[in-house]
Amino acid sequence: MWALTRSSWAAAAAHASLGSNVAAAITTYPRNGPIGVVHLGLGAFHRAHQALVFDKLLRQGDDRWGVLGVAMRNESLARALANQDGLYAVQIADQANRQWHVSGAIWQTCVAARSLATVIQAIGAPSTRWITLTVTEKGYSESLAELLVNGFAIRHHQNLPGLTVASCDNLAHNGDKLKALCLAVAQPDAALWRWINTACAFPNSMVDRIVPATTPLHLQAAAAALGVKDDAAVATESFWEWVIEARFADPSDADLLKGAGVQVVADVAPFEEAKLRMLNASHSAMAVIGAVAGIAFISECIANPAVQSYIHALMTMEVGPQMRRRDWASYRDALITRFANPSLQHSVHQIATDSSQKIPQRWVGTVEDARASGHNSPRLAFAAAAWIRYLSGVDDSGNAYAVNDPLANTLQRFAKPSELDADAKVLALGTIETIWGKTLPADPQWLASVTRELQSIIDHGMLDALRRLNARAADGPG
Ligand code: CS2
Repeated sequence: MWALTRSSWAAAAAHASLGSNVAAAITTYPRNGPIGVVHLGLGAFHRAHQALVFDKLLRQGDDRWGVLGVAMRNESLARALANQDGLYAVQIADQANRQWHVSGAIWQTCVAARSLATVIQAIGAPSTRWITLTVTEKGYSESLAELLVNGFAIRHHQNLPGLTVASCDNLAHNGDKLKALCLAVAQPDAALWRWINTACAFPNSMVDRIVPATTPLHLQAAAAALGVKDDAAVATESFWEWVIEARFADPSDADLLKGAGVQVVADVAPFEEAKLRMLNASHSAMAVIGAVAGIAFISECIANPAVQSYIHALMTMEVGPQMRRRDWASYRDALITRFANPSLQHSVHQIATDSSQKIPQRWVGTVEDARASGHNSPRLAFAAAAWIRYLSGVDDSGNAYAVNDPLANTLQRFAKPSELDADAKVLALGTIETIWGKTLPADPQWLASVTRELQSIIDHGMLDALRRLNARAADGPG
C-alpha cells in the first residue's frame, strides 16, 4: 500500500471506497510558498481543528496560511508528516455521519527540541503572520516564552509587522497569560517589550473539538477508506467551535476567519468558562471515575446509567446555574451526545493525563463560586475523591495502570499507601494550593465532603459509590 503523498493522492482519489465523502481538493492549491503560520504543538488537536480552518482559507486561494507544524518533542509524528508531504486524513464521524477530509495546510514540519533555530527564524520570517499554540497546560513556561521572544526580536530589529499569537490551549484567559509570560521574558529590553506590547496581538480564544489520540483502529479505517497508508491520520467529531477575541495584528483577518466559520467576539470569557467547566470538567471527572472502574473509553462511561445521571446532574445542578453562556442547557445536552460518539474511542487514561494541571481550570472555580454563595458541590467533591482514588494507580479489579502527571511522584507518595486513611489522603492531596487554590484547602466543610466520598469509594467501589451519591444528592445541589 502506498503512503499518502501528493503523487499517491491521485491513486487514493481513484480508490473505490472514497465516494464523494473525501474533500479531495488538496491538489488544487500550491503548497510550496513561504509559510504564514507557525504552529507550536503538532498534536492531533491542531491537525483536526485550526489546521482545517487554514486549509479552508488556502482552498479559497489565500496563500498566506500555509503552516510550519512544530512538534515540541515528538520526532515520529514530524517524520511521518514529512514523509507524507504534510498531507493527512481526518475522519469526521458521529452517530449520523462519517466523512474524510484530506488537509493540505501543513507545508513544513520540524521538531523544536532539535531545531530551535529553525523555529526562531520562522517566527522572524517576513511571510509569517500568525503563531498558534497547543502546547498543553504545562507548556506555558519561561522556555516557551523565550522561544517566542527570540523570534519577536528578529522581527523588531528588522522592522517587520507584529504577529497575531493565538493560544489554543484549555486555559482561561490563555492569550493574556501568554502575553504576560512573553513580556516578563522581554523585560530587560525596553524597546522590544514595547514592540511586543503594541505590535503583537494575543487574543484570548476558546477552541472546542474532541480529537482523541489516534488509535490503531483509526489508522486501519484510514487505510481502508483512502486506499493509501496514512501514519498521521486523525479522527474527530463533526462539532467544532473556535471563538476568538477580536484582537488581531492585522484587523482584516477578522472577516476572513468569520468567513471560515470562526466566531470573532468582543469577550471570550462566557465561552471559555462554559467549555472548561462543563465539557472539560465532565471529561476529567469521567476520566478518573472510568480509570478506577475499569472503563476504557468516554463513550462507554456515558453509556453507563450511573455515570450519565451523575454527569447530567453535575452540569445541571452545580455548573450550569453559574454560567454566563445563556444557552448552557442545550450545550449540556449536546455534550452528552458528543460524549456518546462511538467513533471517537477517547481513552479515559489519555484525559486523566496531567490532571493536576487541568483540575484548577475545570473544577476549582465552580466549587469556589458555590462555596462563596453558601452552597456545597457534592458531585465535584466526588470527582475530587475519585481523583485521589485514581492516583493509587490500581483499579477496582486490582489491575495496575500508569499515572502520567508532572506531579505523579509527589501525589502517589500519599495516594498509594494503604495504611493512610481517607482523612490523611484528603489532608495531603486536597490541600495542594497549586491545584486547589487558596480557599478550598482551608475549607473544613469541603474537605469533609471529599473525605466522605473517598471513604465511600474505598468501601463500595467506584460505581456503587457513584450510585449512592446519585441517590443521596438526587433532590438538590447538596
Ligand atoms: C480533554 C480535551 O484531554 C482532555 O483533557 O478534556 O482535550 C477535550 O477533548 C477538548 O478540550 C475538547 O475540545
